[in-house]
Amino acid sequence: MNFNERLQWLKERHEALVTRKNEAIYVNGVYERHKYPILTGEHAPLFWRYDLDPESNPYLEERFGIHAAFNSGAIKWNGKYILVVRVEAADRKSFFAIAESPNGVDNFRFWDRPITMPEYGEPATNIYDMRLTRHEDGWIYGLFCVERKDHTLESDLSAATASCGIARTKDLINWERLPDLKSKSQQRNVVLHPEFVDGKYALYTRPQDGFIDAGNGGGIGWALIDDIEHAEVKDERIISSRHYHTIMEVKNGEGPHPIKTDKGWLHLAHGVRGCASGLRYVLYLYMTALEDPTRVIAAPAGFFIAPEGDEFIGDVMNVAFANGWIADEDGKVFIYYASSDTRMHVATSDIYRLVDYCMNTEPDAFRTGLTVERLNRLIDKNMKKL
Ligand code: M1P
Repeated sequence: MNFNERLQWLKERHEALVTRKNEAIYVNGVYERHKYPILTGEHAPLFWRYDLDPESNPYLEERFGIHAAFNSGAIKWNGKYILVVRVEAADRKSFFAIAESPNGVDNFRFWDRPITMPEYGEPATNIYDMRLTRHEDGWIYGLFCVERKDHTLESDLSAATASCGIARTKDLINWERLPDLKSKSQQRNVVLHPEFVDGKYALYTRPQDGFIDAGNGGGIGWALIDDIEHAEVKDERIISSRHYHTIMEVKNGEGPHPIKTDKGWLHLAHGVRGCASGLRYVLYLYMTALEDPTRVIAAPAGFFIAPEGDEFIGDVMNVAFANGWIADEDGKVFIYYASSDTRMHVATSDIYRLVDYCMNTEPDAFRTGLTVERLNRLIDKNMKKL
Protein backbone atom coordinates (compact mmCIF):
# COMPACT_ATOMS: atom_id res chain seq x y z
CA MET A 1 0.00 0.00 0.00
CA ASN A 2 1.29 3.47 -0.78
CA PHE A 3 0.93 6.43 1.62
CA ASN A 4 -2.51 7.48 0.39
CA GLU A 5 -3.91 3.95 0.29
CA ARG A 6 -2.70 3.27 3.81
CA LEU A 7 -4.10 6.58 5.07
CA GLN A 8 -7.46 5.78 3.49
CA TRP A 9 -7.43 2.35 5.15
CA LEU A 10 -6.62 3.90 8.53
CA LYS A 11 -9.40 6.48 8.15
CA GLU A 12 -12.03 3.89 7.25
CA ARG A 13 -10.99 1.60 10.11
CA HIS A 14 -11.06 4.47 12.60
CA GLU A 15 -14.44 5.74 11.44
CA ALA A 16 -15.93 2.24 11.62
CA LEU A 17 -14.66 1.90 15.21
CA VAL A 18 -15.93 5.30 16.37
CA THR A 19 -19.39 4.88 14.78
CA ARG A 20 -19.90 1.22 15.77
CA LYS A 21 -23.37 0.79 17.25
CA ASN A 22 -23.44 -0.65 20.76
CA GLU A 23 -25.83 -3.29 22.04
CA ALA A 24 -27.26 -3.64 25.54
CA ILE A 25 -26.82 -7.04 27.17
CA TYR A 26 -29.13 -8.23 29.95
CA VAL A 27 -27.17 -9.09 33.10
CA ASN A 28 -29.15 -9.40 36.32
CA GLY A 29 -32.03 -6.92 36.29
CA VAL A 30 -29.99 -4.30 38.14
CA TYR A 31 -28.16 -2.98 35.07
CA GLU A 32 -27.28 -3.79 31.47
CA ARG A 33 -23.76 -4.17 30.20
CA HIS A 34 -22.92 -3.20 26.61
CA LYS A 35 -21.30 -5.42 24.03
CA TYR A 36 -18.45 -3.13 22.95
CA PRO A 37 -16.08 -0.88 24.87
CA ILE A 38 -17.08 2.74 24.28
CA LEU A 39 -13.52 4.10 24.15
CA THR A 40 -10.08 2.62 23.59
CA GLY A 41 -6.68 4.05 22.70
CA GLU A 42 -7.60 3.36 19.08
CA HIS A 43 -10.44 5.88 19.30
CA ALA A 44 -7.86 8.68 19.52
CA PRO A 45 -7.92 10.79 16.34
CA LEU A 46 -5.45 9.77 13.65
CA PHE A 47 -4.05 13.31 13.70
CA TRP A 48 -2.91 12.71 17.31
CA ARG A 49 -1.09 9.54 16.38
CA TYR A 50 0.35 10.04 12.91
CA ASP A 51 2.36 12.73 11.20
CA LEU A 52 0.14 12.99 8.11
CA ASP A 53 2.76 14.66 5.91
CA PRO A 54 4.17 12.23 3.30
CA GLU A 55 7.37 14.31 3.16
CA SER A 56 8.24 13.88 6.84
CA ASN A 57 6.52 10.49 7.32
CA PRO A 58 6.80 8.60 4.02
CA TYR A 59 6.05 5.21 5.68
CA LEU A 60 3.03 6.61 7.54
CA GLU A 61 4.39 5.35 10.84
CA GLU A 62 2.64 6.07 14.11
CA ARG A 63 4.60 8.86 15.83
CA PHE A 64 2.64 9.22 19.08
CA GLY A 65 1.32 6.00 20.60
CA ILE A 66 -1.92 6.17 22.57
CA HIS A 67 -1.93 3.16 24.79
CA ALA A 68 -5.19 3.40 26.74
CA ALA A 69 -8.36 5.42 27.38
CA PHE A 70 -9.89 4.74 30.79
CA ASN A 71 -11.02 6.07 34.22
CA SER A 72 -13.21 8.89 32.91
CA GLY A 73 -15.14 11.59 34.71
CA ALA A 74 -18.58 12.24 33.21
CA ILE A 75 -21.07 15.07 32.85
CA LYS A 76 -24.09 15.94 30.69
CA TRP A 77 -23.23 19.12 28.80
CA ASN A 78 -25.31 20.87 26.15
CA GLY A 79 -27.35 17.69 25.71
CA LYS A 80 -24.23 15.58 25.05
CA TYR A 81 -22.69 12.82 27.16
CA ILE A 82 -19.21 14.07 27.98
CA LEU A 83 -16.33 12.04 29.33
CA VAL A 84 -13.12 13.56 30.65
CA VAL A 85 -10.96 10.61 29.79
CA ARG A 86 -7.69 9.51 31.31
CA VAL A 87 -5.69 9.03 28.11
CA GLU A 88 -2.39 7.25 28.55
CA ALA A 89 0.33 7.74 25.98
CA ALA A 90 2.80 4.98 25.14
CA ASP A 91 5.30 6.79 27.40
CA ARG A 92 3.06 5.98 30.42
CA LYS A 93 2.08 9.60 31.02
CA SER A 94 -1.61 10.19 31.30
CA PHE A 95 -3.49 13.40 30.55
CA PHE A 96 -7.10 14.45 30.16
CA ALA A 97 -9.05 14.63 26.92
CA ILE A 98 -12.74 15.06 26.29
CA ALA A 99 -14.87 12.63 24.30
CA GLU A 100 -18.55 13.21 23.58
CA SER A 101 -21.44 11.06 22.47
CA PRO A 102 -24.96 11.96 21.37
CA ASN A 103 -26.57 9.02 23.20
CA GLY A 104 -24.20 7.94 25.99
CA VAL A 105 -23.57 4.40 24.76
CA ASP A 106 -21.71 4.72 21.46
CA ASN A 107 -20.30 7.19 18.91
CA PHE A 108 -17.90 8.69 21.43
CA ARG A 109 -15.55 11.03 19.57
CA PHE A 110 -12.60 12.92 21.06
CA TRP A 111 -12.49 16.69 20.84
CA ASP A 112 -9.62 17.91 18.67
CA ARG A 113 -7.22 18.75 21.51
CA PRO A 114 -6.47 17.31 24.95
CA ILE A 115 -7.03 19.50 28.01
CA THR A 116 -4.02 21.68 28.76
CA MET A 117 -4.15 21.55 32.54
CA PRO A 118 -2.28 24.40 34.24
CA GLU A 119 0.38 23.26 36.70
CA TYR A 120 0.34 24.01 40.41
CA GLY A 121 3.57 23.93 42.41
CA GLU A 122 6.06 21.30 41.30
CA PRO A 123 4.94 20.20 37.83
CA ALA A 124 3.16 16.85 37.94
CA THR A 125 4.74 13.65 36.66
CA ASN A 126 1.28 12.29 35.98
CA ILE A 127 -2.36 13.36 36.40
CA TYR A 128 -5.38 11.08 36.26
CA ASP A 129 -8.88 10.01 37.32
CA MET A 130 -10.82 13.27 37.26
CA ARG A 131 -14.10 13.45 39.19
CA LEU A 132 -16.37 16.16 37.77
CA THR A 133 -18.81 18.06 39.97
CA ARG A 134 -21.24 20.72 38.78
CA HIS A 135 -21.31 22.53 42.11
CA GLU A 136 -24.14 24.73 43.34
CA ASP A 137 -21.61 27.61 43.45
CA GLY A 138 -21.89 27.72 39.62
CA TRP A 139 -18.50 26.19 38.68
CA ILE A 140 -17.71 22.78 37.25
CA TYR A 141 -14.88 21.34 39.34
CA GLY A 142 -12.46 18.62 38.34
CA LEU A 143 -10.63 16.89 41.18
CA PHE A 144 -7.87 14.50 40.14
CA CYS A 145 -4.81 12.66 41.34
CA VAL A 146 -1.45 14.40 40.94
CA GLU A 147 1.56 12.11 41.08
CA ARG A 148 5.03 13.44 41.75
CA LYS A 149 8.37 11.84 42.61
CA ASP A 150 8.80 11.30 46.34
CA HIS A 151 11.90 13.41 46.98
CA THR A 152 12.39 11.91 50.44
CA LEU A 153 13.26 8.61 48.73
CA GLU A 154 15.24 9.85 45.73
CA SER A 155 17.09 6.54 45.10
CA ASP A 156 13.85 4.52 44.98
CA LEU A 157 12.68 5.02 41.41
CA SER A 158 9.16 3.84 42.24
CA ALA A 159 8.67 6.16 45.21
CA ALA A 160 5.92 8.66 44.44
CA THR A 161 3.38 10.84 46.21
CA ALA A 162 -0.33 11.22 45.47
CA SER A 163 -2.18 14.42 46.14
CA CYS A 164 -5.47 15.89 45.01
CA GLY A 165 -5.35 18.48 42.23
CA ILE A 166 -8.28 20.90 41.96
CA ALA A 167 -9.31 22.80 38.84
CA ARG A 168 -12.51 24.50 37.75
CA THR A 169 -14.06 25.57 34.50
CA LYS A 170 -17.17 27.04 32.92
CA ASP A 171 -16.63 25.65 29.43
CA LEU A 172 -14.60 22.41 29.85
CA ILE A 173 -11.86 23.99 27.69
CA ASN A 174 -10.31 26.66 29.91
CA TRP A 175 -9.41 25.38 33.38
CA GLU A 176 -8.42 27.47 36.37
CA ARG A 177 -6.06 25.50 38.56
CA LEU A 178 -6.48 26.03 42.30
CA PRO A 179 -3.94 25.00 44.93
CA ASP A 180 -3.72 21.25 45.56
CA LEU A 181 -5.63 19.95 48.56
CA LYS A 182 -3.60 20.28 51.76
CA SER A 183 -3.81 17.14 53.85
CA LYS A 184 -1.72 15.36 56.50
CA SER A 185 -1.78 12.14 54.47
CA GLN A 186 -1.43 11.36 50.79
CA GLN A 187 -4.78 11.49 49.00
CA ARG A 188 -6.28 9.82 45.93
CA ASN A 189 -9.91 9.40 44.82
CA VAL A 190 -11.01 12.75 46.28
CA VAL A 191 -14.48 13.86 45.16
CA LEU A 192 -16.35 17.15 45.63
CA HIS A 193 -19.95 16.82 46.91
CA PRO A 194 -22.26 18.89 44.64
CA GLU A 195 -23.93 20.88 47.45
CA PHE A 196 -22.72 22.98 50.34
CA VAL A 197 -23.03 21.20 53.68
CA ASP A 198 -23.31 23.46 56.73
CA GLY A 199 -22.34 26.27 54.37
CA LYS A 200 -19.05 24.57 53.44
CA TYR A 201 -17.61 22.64 50.52
CA ALA A 202 -17.58 18.91 51.30
CA LEU A 203 -15.11 16.32 50.09
CA TYR A 204 -15.07 12.55 49.96
CA THR A 205 -11.43 11.69 50.64
CA ARG A 206 -9.27 8.59 50.64
CA PRO A 207 -6.43 9.07 53.09
CA GLN A 208 -3.49 6.76 52.45
CA ASP A 209 -0.15 6.19 54.13
CA GLY A 210 1.79 5.65 50.91
CA PHE A 211 1.38 6.00 47.16
CA ILE A 212 -0.17 2.52 46.84
CA ASP A 213 -0.95 1.41 50.40
CA ALA A 214 -3.98 2.78 52.18
CA GLY A 215 -2.15 1.68 55.35
CA ASN A 216 -3.98 3.18 58.33
CA GLY A 217 -6.33 5.05 55.97
CA GLY A 218 -9.52 3.28 57.03
CA GLY A 219 -11.65 3.84 53.94
CA ILE A 220 -13.62 6.61 52.26
CA GLY A 221 -13.40 9.77 54.36
CA TRP A 222 -15.39 12.99 54.62
CA ALA A 223 -14.06 16.47 55.24
CA LEU A 224 -15.62 19.94 55.25
CA ILE A 225 -13.56 22.64 53.57
CA ASP A 226 -13.66 26.30 54.56
CA ASP A 227 -12.20 27.72 51.34
CA ILE A 228 -12.08 25.79 48.06
CA GLU A 229 -9.44 28.24 46.75
CA HIS A 230 -7.12 27.12 49.57
CA ALA A 231 -8.59 23.71 50.36
CA GLU A 232 -7.31 22.00 53.46
CA VAL A 233 -8.44 18.83 55.23
CA LYS A 234 -8.60 19.70 58.92
CA ASP A 235 -11.00 17.07 60.25
CA GLU A 236 -11.62 13.86 58.39
CA ARG A 237 -13.81 10.93 59.35
CA ILE A 238 -14.35 7.60 57.65
CA ILE A 239 -17.84 6.94 56.26
CA SER A 240 -17.31 3.72 54.22
CA SER A 241 -14.82 1.50 56.02
CA ARG A 242 -12.57 -1.24 54.82
CA HIS A 243 -13.25 -4.61 56.46
CA TYR A 244 -11.54 -7.98 56.72
CA HIS A 245 -12.66 -10.58 54.14
CA THR A 246 -14.86 -8.29 52.10
CA ILE A 247 -14.54 -6.83 48.61
CA MET A 248 -12.84 -3.81 50.20
CA GLU A 249 -10.38 -5.46 52.50
CA VAL A 250 -7.28 -3.69 51.11
CA LYS A 251 -8.71 -0.31 50.11
CA ASN A 252 -11.71 1.47 48.65
CA GLY A 253 -12.44 4.84 47.10
CA GLU A 254 -15.41 7.01 46.14
CA GLY A 255 -16.23 6.94 42.43
CA PRO A 256 -18.05 9.96 40.97
CA HIS A 257 -20.01 12.28 43.27
CA PRO A 258 -23.22 10.69 44.58
CA ILE A 259 -26.55 11.13 42.81
CA LYS A 260 -29.33 12.80 44.79
CA THR A 261 -32.49 10.66 44.87
CA ASP A 262 -35.64 11.10 46.93
CA LYS A 263 -34.54 8.11 49.07
CA GLY A 264 -31.03 9.39 49.78
CA TRP A 265 -27.64 9.97 48.16
CA LEU A 266 -26.71 7.10 45.85
CA HIS A 267 -22.96 6.38 45.85
CA LEU A 268 -20.74 4.40 43.48
CA ALA A 269 -17.32 3.34 44.77
CA HIS A 270 -14.55 0.82 44.18
CA GLY A 271 -13.34 -1.85 46.57
CA VAL A 272 -10.02 -3.68 46.42
CA ARG A 273 -8.96 -7.03 47.79
CA GLY A 274 -5.72 -8.96 47.47
CA CYS A 275 -5.35 -12.47 46.06
CA ALA A 276 -2.63 -14.68 44.57
CA SER A 277 -2.93 -12.92 41.22
CA GLY A 278 -2.63 -9.45 42.74
CA LEU A 279 -5.22 -6.81 43.56
CA ARG A 280 -8.83 -7.22 42.42
CA TYR A 281 -10.87 -4.02 41.89
CA VAL A 282 -14.67 -4.20 41.83
CA LEU A 283 -17.45 -1.59 42.04
CA TYR A 284 -20.02 -1.33 44.79
CA LEU A 285 -22.99 0.90 45.63
CA TYR A 286 -24.12 2.37 48.93
CA MET A 287 -26.56 5.07 50.05
CA THR A 288 -26.40 7.83 52.63
CA ALA A 289 -29.13 9.98 54.20
CA LEU A 290 -30.33 13.03 52.28
CA GLU A 291 -30.01 15.31 55.30
CA ASP A 292 -26.63 13.83 56.28
CA PRO A 293 -24.51 12.54 53.39
CA THR A 294 -22.16 10.85 55.88
CA ARG A 295 -24.80 8.55 57.45
CA VAL A 296 -24.90 5.24 55.59
CA ILE A 297 -28.49 3.99 55.20
CA ALA A 298 -27.89 1.12 52.76
CA ALA A 299 -24.81 -0.98 52.04
CA PRO A 300 -25.63 -3.99 49.86
CA ALA A 301 -23.28 -6.93 50.35
CA GLY A 302 -20.65 -7.62 47.74
CA PHE A 303 -19.89 -6.13 44.39
CA PHE A 304 -22.19 -4.40 41.95
CA ILE A 305 -19.94 -4.73 38.90
CA ALA A 306 -16.80 -6.87 38.61
CA PRO A 307 -14.61 -7.41 35.54
CA GLU A 308 -16.02 -10.04 33.18
CA GLY A 309 -14.66 -11.82 30.09
CA ASP A 310 -12.28 -9.59 28.12
CA GLU A 311 -12.54 -6.96 30.85
CA PHE A 312 -10.18 -9.04 33.02
CA ILE A 313 -7.34 -8.48 30.59
CA GLY A 314 -5.36 -5.31 30.12
CA ASP A 315 -2.52 -3.23 31.40
CA VAL A 316 -3.45 -3.83 35.06
CA MET A 317 -5.45 -7.06 35.14
CA ASN A 318 -8.66 -7.72 37.08
CA VAL A 319 -9.69 -4.09 37.56
CA ALA A 320 -13.13 -2.47 37.30
CA PHE A 321 -12.88 1.22 38.16
CA ALA A 322 -15.42 4.06 37.84
CA ASN A 323 -15.17 7.79 38.40
CA GLY A 324 -18.03 8.94 36.18
CA TRP A 325 -21.76 8.44 35.81
CA ILE A 326 -24.60 10.49 34.37
CA ALA A 327 -28.21 10.52 35.59
CA ASP A 328 -30.67 11.78 32.99
CA GLU A 329 -33.78 13.70 33.98
CA ASP A 330 -35.97 10.69 33.16
CA GLY A 331 -34.04 8.61 35.74
CA LYS A 332 -31.81 6.69 33.31
CA VAL A 333 -28.29 6.22 34.63
CA PHE A 334 -25.15 5.72 32.53
CA ILE A 335 -22.38 4.11 34.58
CA TYR A 336 -19.01 4.66 32.93
CA TYR A 337 -16.45 2.13 34.09
CA ALA A 338 -13.02 1.14 32.89
CA SER A 339 -11.62 -2.36 32.68
CA SER A 340 -8.08 -3.25 33.61
CA ASP A 341 -6.77 0.31 33.24
CA THR A 342 -7.14 -0.03 29.46
CA ARG A 343 -10.57 0.86 28.02
CA MET A 344 -13.96 2.37 28.84
CA HIS A 345 -17.33 0.64 29.03
CA VAL A 346 -20.86 1.71 29.84
CA ALA A 347 -23.51 -0.03 31.93
CA THR A 348 -27.03 1.39 31.96
CA SER A 349 -29.71 1.31 34.60
CA ASP A 350 -32.07 3.77 36.27
CA ILE A 351 -32.38 5.45 39.64
CA TYR A 352 -35.37 3.30 40.65
CA ARG A 353 -33.59 -0.01 40.04
CA LEU A 354 -30.34 1.14 41.66
CA VAL A 355 -32.12 2.43 44.75
CA ASP A 356 -34.18 -0.77 44.92
CA TYR A 357 -30.95 -2.80 44.68
CA CYS A 358 -29.43 -0.81 47.55
CA MET A 359 -32.47 -0.90 49.79
CA ASN A 360 -33.33 -4.58 49.23
CA THR A 361 -29.94 -6.28 49.12
CA GLU A 362 -28.90 -7.21 52.64
CA PRO A 363 -25.54 -5.98 53.91
CA ASP A 364 -22.44 -8.09 54.41
CA ALA A 365 -22.66 -9.69 57.88
CA PHE A 366 -18.95 -10.64 57.80
CA ARG A 367 -19.37 -14.41 58.48
CA THR A 368 -20.04 -17.33 56.18
CA GLY A 369 -22.75 -18.67 58.51
CA LEU A 370 -24.66 -15.42 58.22
CA THR A 371 -24.30 -15.44 54.42
CA VAL A 372 -25.90 -18.91 54.39
CA GLU A 373 -28.69 -17.62 56.66
CA ARG A 374 -29.28 -14.77 54.22
CA LEU A 375 -29.49 -17.23 51.32
CA ASN A 376 -31.88 -19.46 53.23
CA ARG A 377 -34.17 -16.52 53.93
CA LEU A 378 -34.49 -15.96 50.18
CA ILE A 379 -34.96 -19.67 49.46
CA ASP A 380 -37.66 -19.94 52.16
CA LYS A 381 -39.50 -16.98 50.64
CA ASN A 382 -39.29 -18.42 47.13
CA MET A 383 -40.32 -21.94 48.26
CA LYS A 384 -43.66 -20.53 49.33
CA LYS A 385 -44.21 -19.29 45.78
CA LEU A 386 -42.94 -22.35 43.89
O1 M1P B 1 -4.68 0.17 38.88
C1 M1P B 1 -5.94 0.20 39.48
C2 M1P B 1 -6.28 1.59 40.03
O2 M1P B 1 -5.32 1.91 41.03
C3 M1P B 1 -5.50 3.14 41.69
O3 M1P B 1 -6.66 3.12 42.47
P1 M1P B 1 -6.54 3.18 44.09
O4 M1P B 1 -6.12 4.54 44.40
O5 M1P B 1 -7.84 2.83 44.71
O6 M1P B 1 -5.52 2.17 44.41
C4 M1P B 1 -5.57 4.30 40.72
O7 M1P B 1 -4.29 4.53 40.20
C5 M1P B 1 -6.50 4.02 39.55
O8 M1P B 1 -6.25 4.97 38.55
C6 M1P B 1 -6.26 2.65 38.94
O9 M1P B 1 -7.28 2.36 38.02
